[in-house]
Amino acid sequence: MPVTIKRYIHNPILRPRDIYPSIPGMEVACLLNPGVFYFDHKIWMIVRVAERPVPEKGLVRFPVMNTSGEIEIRQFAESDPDLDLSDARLITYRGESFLSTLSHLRLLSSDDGIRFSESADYPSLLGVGNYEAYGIEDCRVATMEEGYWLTYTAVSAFGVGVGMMYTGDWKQFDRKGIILPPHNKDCALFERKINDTYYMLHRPSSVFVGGNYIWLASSPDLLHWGNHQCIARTRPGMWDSERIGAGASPVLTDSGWLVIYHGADAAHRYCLGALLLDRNDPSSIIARSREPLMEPEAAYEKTGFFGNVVFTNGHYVNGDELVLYYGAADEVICAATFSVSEILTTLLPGN
Ligand code: MAN
Repeated sequence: MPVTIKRYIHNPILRPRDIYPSIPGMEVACLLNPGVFYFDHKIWMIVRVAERPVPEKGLVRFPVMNTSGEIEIRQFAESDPDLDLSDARLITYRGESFLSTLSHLRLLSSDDGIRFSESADYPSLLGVGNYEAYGIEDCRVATMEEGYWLTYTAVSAFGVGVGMMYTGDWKQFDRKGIILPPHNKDCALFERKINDTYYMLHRPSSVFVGGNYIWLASSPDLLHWGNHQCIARTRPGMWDSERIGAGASPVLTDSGWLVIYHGADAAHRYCLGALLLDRNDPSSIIARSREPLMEPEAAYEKTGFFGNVVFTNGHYVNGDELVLYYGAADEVICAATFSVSEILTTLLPGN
């Protein structure tokens, strides 16, 4: 039985035109994959804003941050035969790939979870240093007793890794640097300790041998991670055959830890599914979605900057209701609600 998904009638709740570019000369191309949290009696999103230079005829232009932290525009002639633009997300020139947009993170808050706005009191978060020169993306927020821990994708010529920051007030940020080196992303922290140990889910990727699987790691202090174990793999012939990665922090239910994850197939179609992990031993998978919980179906999910994508790394839970925020077609932000207990009834035993 498919689950009941209530997509917000206001979807998309946020579009590129709703956000000002961070600097003159750039345009907001896409809004993607927000982290979500409660703070100061409001619902907040930390949205990935992907910008690119305002287009110029005959040129392919893209932004990169230089070593002094300034944004430089690089460009190629559109007619250059060595240019490969077959994937909207990338600009590949003679075998070297760059991102077509540069992402930073923006904070927006809301009283109703539908209408979000920015406030000048809260800063934008930009990539800093060599390991974030192509931007920072897809920030997950773990709400812990002492404050908020952010894990995000850090992109640079060194590869794609996971960065971490801590904040208590969303004004001052303590940058902890790269906690998982390339190639790794989709890092979601558990919001409480299990047997006095911190846990995270993460997604290393191997280019030639192995695949893009979900791993678990543990830590005494949230900064030093070990005990890495692969807990879930892609499934040949299915909707999650090529790539899987955790969404937001796992939700603790009476049955175990519920993890919403994304899965993509060879055609880069991104759907969402769920895993249920043992509450005392998160390396043990109790159950998993066979069919996707959510697939790109609405027009705004099928068509956009990179179509056929529903991707999430932010939600909040209110009783049995899970309010999921997601990036649709890598261009707009949407929301939908699910029932946690209903999701649990759809999961089938095993991994
Ligand atoms: C990757 C990430 C996401 C993006 C999807 C779909 O997993 O870059 O940010 O939403 O691809 O393009």
